[in-house]
Amino acid sequence: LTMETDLRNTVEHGDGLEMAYQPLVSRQTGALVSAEALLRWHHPTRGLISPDEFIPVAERSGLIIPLGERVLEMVLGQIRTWQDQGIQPVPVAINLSARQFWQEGFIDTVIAKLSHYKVAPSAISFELTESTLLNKQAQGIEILQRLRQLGCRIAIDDFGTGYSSLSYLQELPIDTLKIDRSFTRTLGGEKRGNGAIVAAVSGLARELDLCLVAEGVETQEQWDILGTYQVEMIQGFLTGHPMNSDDFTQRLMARP
Ligand code: G
Ligand code: G
Ligand code: MN
Ligand code: NA
Repeated sequence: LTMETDLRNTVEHGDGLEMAYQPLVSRQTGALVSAEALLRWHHPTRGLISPDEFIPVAERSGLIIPLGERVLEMVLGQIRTWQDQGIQPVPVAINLSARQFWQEGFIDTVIAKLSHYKVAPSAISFELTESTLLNKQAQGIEILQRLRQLGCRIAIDDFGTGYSSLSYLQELPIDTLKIDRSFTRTLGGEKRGNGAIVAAVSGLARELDLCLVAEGVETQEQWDILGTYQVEMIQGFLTGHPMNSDDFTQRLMARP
């Protein structure tokens, strides 16, 4: 429970929270095309704690709602800063927990914060996992449609690890599939059929006209193999670790 108490304090006072930004690059050109925002918590005594540790605590306790609002504010504030400095940003993806997505008034919060920071909806996208939409298809589609009508893009994160049926995917108003890094990791390995999932998801993305991202790309060999599967975008340590906003700003400014 102490982590929950510490997190509650942090969320209330806003200190110790920071966003890291990880580049997504075009496989064809290598150009920086977007970023994923990843939350970092500098705990007062324990140092940096991974979201894998504190996001589940936030979800159980309900703190994910105010915490998610802080994330939205940090990202929109950062985009506002870039724009004020004359730096052309790239679209930034924000991860959503199920509880945030299903929270009454979530879309109103998004609209209010976009307007407060004077940021266009197209400057952000949302990442959710298949499990968020599980068993609530019709209601989920409605929320996704409203987000997209607003102008925000939607990606399905960790794709391939969940249980979405393919026919269900066809109905979803989304823009992007992100192949889970567990499928990237085995590319080039000896085991039979290691590329099968990537190949299947690539075909699916092409038929459904979705952008396809491979996550967790760490080696040039994986990059090359992903080319044979026509994967459009690359995210992973090979092309950039999650980095603080100063370092990411350098990446933005280094573009031709
Ligand atoms: O940042 P890291 O690279 O360690 O992320 C670990 C996990 O935490 C990922 O599954 C990621 O989706 C999740 N995560 C990171 N930042 C956020 C955030 O701002 N909100 C939510 N809901 N999840 C996040
Ligand atoms: O679940 P989600 O895709 O949001 O998680 C993002 C997480 O993946 C972050 O914790 C990030 O640090 C991590 N990550 C990003 N690139 C790589 C990579 O190339 N290899 C590994 N092992 N993890 C990565
Ligand atoms: Mn993600
Ligand atoms: Na993912």
